[in-house]
Amino acid sequence: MYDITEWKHVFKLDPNKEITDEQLEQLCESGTDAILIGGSDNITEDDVLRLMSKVRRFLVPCVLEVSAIDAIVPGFDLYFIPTVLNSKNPDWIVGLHKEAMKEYGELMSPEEIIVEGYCILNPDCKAAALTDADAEIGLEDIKAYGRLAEKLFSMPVFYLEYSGMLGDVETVKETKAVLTDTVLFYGGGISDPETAAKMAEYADVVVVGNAIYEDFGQALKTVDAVKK
Ligand code: 1GP
Repeated sequence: MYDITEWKHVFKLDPNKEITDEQLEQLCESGTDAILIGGSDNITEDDVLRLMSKVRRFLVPCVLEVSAIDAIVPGFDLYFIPTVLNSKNPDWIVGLHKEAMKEYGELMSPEEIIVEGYCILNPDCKAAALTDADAEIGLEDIKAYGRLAEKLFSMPVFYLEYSGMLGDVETVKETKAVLTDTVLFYGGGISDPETAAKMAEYADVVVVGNAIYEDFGQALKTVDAVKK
């Protein structure tokens, strides 16, 4: 099975954005630990299916980060289920999850499911607006969410989400220090090997998203920077 505690690097692909087959091959064979398919804009079942079938040709684990109930597609290795711990709207904490359980609860295999406790920290990102996240919180609050994810809810993943901007490395360091078993994901603004290495010093797993579409060459180099 898949042991996410051994992961260090993940590429997050947006089914709504274009990537060539050659680029996809390079990402899949880069040595990254997983290809995570997810996004918050116009996610359709067709796009998810199309991208999944291409990634499936390679050995790398292919994971769906579920962001829309009607775009849940069977056939992935794992399903990551985000819950936004600092959302002000219960729909994004448990509401949509309950709806998904109503529809798919009986079909689900628990070993394929990984819950991610998100803490969204860039108030200007789309995910913050969509989920009405209270993103302007201080370090003590962030650490408290981390402890809540691990100690109260036994979540396998705590995700510091700075989508679109590079976060504060000190925050990542301090957050890592309060976690024992829960895997710390960091995502946001990693654009080159240097920023990747900086965040990987404390985060267990770094997630590279936008850079794939903005500077593919630099994005590809983040794998070695994190794994060296
Ligand atoms: C987004 O955390 C990921 O959900 C990655 O962020 O797109 O800024 O790399 P970037």
